[in-house]
Amino acid sequence: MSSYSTKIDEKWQKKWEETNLYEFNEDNVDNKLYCLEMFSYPSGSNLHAGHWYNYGLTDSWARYKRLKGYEVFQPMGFDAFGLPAENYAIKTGVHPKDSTMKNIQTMEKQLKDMGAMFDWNYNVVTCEPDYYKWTQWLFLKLYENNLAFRKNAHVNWCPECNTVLANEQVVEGFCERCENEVTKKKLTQWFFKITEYAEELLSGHKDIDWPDKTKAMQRNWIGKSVGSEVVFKVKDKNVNFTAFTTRPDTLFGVTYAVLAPENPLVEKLTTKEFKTDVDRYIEETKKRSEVERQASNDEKTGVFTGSYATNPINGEKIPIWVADYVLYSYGTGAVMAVPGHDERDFQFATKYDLPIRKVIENSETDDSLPFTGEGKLTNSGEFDGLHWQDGKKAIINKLRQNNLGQDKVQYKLRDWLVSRQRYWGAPIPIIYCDDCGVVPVPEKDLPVKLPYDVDFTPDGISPLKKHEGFINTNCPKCNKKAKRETDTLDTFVDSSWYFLRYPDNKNNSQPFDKKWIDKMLPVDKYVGGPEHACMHLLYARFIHKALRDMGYINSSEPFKSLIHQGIILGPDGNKMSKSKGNVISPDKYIHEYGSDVFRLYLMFGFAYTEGGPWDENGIKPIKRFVDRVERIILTYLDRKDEPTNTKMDKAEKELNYLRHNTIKSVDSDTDKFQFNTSIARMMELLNGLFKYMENDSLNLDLIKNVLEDFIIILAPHAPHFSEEMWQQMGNEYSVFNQSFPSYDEKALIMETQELAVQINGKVRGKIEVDSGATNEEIEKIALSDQKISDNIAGKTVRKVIVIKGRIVNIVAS
Ligand code: ANZ
Ligand code: ZN
Repeated sequence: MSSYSTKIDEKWQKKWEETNLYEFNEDNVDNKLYCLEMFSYPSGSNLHAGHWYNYGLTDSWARYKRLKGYEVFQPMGFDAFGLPAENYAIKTGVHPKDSTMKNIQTMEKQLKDMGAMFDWNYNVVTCEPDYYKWTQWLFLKLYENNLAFRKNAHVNWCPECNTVLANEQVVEGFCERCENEVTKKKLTQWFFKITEYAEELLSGHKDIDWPDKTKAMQRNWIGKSVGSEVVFKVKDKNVNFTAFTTRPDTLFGVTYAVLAPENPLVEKLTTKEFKTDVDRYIEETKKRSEVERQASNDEKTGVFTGSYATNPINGEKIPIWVADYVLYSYGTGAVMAVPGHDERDFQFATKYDLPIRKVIENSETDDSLPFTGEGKLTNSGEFDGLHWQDGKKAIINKLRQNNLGQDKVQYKLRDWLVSRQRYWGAPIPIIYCDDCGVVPVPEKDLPVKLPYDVDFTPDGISPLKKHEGFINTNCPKCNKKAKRETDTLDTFVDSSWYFLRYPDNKNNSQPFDKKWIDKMLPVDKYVGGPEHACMHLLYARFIHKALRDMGYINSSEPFKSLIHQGIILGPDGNKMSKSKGNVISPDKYIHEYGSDVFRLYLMFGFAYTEGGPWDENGIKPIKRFVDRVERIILTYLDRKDEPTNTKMDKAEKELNYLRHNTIKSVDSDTDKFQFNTSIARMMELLNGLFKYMENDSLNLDLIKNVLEDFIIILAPHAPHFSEEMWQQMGNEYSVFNQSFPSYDEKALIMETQELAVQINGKVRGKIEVDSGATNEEIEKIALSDQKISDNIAGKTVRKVIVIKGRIVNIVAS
């Protein structure tokens, strides 16, 4: 048993704090490395294995970088606004502010117990007025630059959370938080114009070192689609509508057009005769989610409006229908239907007996309808015979001459809805005046403080609306009585810029100083869960680019390199959850073994980006490893005054080789978050040390050097224990002020090697060769070896095969 325990943890945590070991030295900013972990939500429960896996292991990486000579900036804070605190308040009556502040205290303490080298001087808490003042400032800047706007729209509404949600917060039709089904409501809400950055959010991917999968998720979410817009004139009515299509080459195959039920044109185009049918249909579709409506196996339904449109390419008269497989939120909310070449249109046309026409043919494949492959245009007048890609261009060119068509790039990405009808968030800094309309709160009046005494029972109306003291104010322009906006900002707005506040968290006059922030940004390594791919990670990139365009920062991307930790599952292989009763609480292990053993176990037991099920049995071997490290150090200390023997023999060379090889591997593996293999290499070195110690006479100088290197490379992975061992070896505080040892290339070349020599498959002897020897040289040595030449005497050598580093095979008969 080693002496390592939580006592050692406490001892060193105290010392680290007293000596300000982790204080970021701003004067050394040119050498900075910004290491950031997604900050946590102060949810009240204790730090769980997942927090440890994210924060503890990234801390090891940061410590490793410190030893590599970087000025590491590793801050920590709290994403403190949001629904859980408010829901908790509704259940228990404890005010969100009180519960949040209390939870922050507990979590801060637990994070300190973890022994991570966060510099708490740079802490941010998003629900504090000195933070959300600048979140409101961000809103005002976006508003000034036409990137924040208000519109009346069909928005996602969660009846359980009693608030609207952004598209990103609706997962397959369900609320991302409470998992209830999301409905639609027509409301006037605030949006951020993320769509303006759609193209750059795609092209910027090439400049960042992110997992391909995450980039792909963002790419799909942004959903770029290159196509055309085609104008259809409505017969006998003085109106047009435009349809977005990716297949203008199929224009001759259009046999009807479809409007989404929400399209305001529907009312204008529906004739008296069909009004009852259309109205009834619109009512029915209101009950259906967009996900259902888009499902490919969903039965297509619709009704005729009674109106007709003109096909702009051939003047044909086509009926206009209403159908809910067309979404109002995409493209123009209108579709030119080509049942011959589109699966959905085909199903619809078959059901309602609408004509189906072939306009693309391909003699090399089965082009029975619906045919969605490539081919040549047919039944398309002057365009017959053109390859479809040429057909697209030719048809659009023709339409363009009459202003009836143009190229169009369409994105699935929607603007970011940021209003929330809830209490616990940053108030939107806007005032409504009867005379002046929408008036932004002047910057000098920020923050618009969130009042404490609010009735936040959720009923779909913003709680702040019921707070007389809050809503009533004067118009900043005309000074007449006016009312404040009562919605609060989506908490994703708070987290969309927090990485810019950390380095300058005490700035009172601006959110951050430009000169300073340009030195500190971008974040060099960002670590967090993959579930944020299309929310936080997209929002943060957008806000960063918007701030750049306003001149507040120079960089274009906030996070240069990103890594996602895997998920630690319960022993049953399921995601940990209280209801399943499979949650692993680190406390028990930490008390029993010390935090470093727990941390080492998380490092050794899992591939970092993959995670996996918790294995109770895995912790014992780690405990044994730590014990053995201490034992070898104590053994050395016992013997260190014996005469040292430096004969530079094979055993010494082997140990030295192992030492440098381990340094090399741990260096490159830890850099790549491959902690498990780093630790495996260190275990091998430890075994090598024990083996060497079995010799009667020892090179004690060498052992000392190996042990010191060993402690330094182990230090990021087991910080408290290594600091203790460093001291026991008689070294000066702190191991974290050392440099990561560099390896010696020469030591990695073992000078000579032993090779077995086989004759006709049987081992007949051994030879010693230079490790740099060529195959020819090895062959010569083998054949001239006394034992071997005796063995093949009288025979003819037919073949010699040299397998470098292992064996020489001689075939003789
Ligand atoms: C005619 C056509 C012919 C189409 C054909 C496809 C194949 P992506 O790639 O996703 O952008 N579309 C356009 N707006 C729509 C809406 N609001 N709701 C539902 N469907 C809509 O898809 C673009 C295609 O989806 C468009 O091209 C349109 O159908 C349909 F052989 O136009 B296509
Ligand atoms: Zn006014």
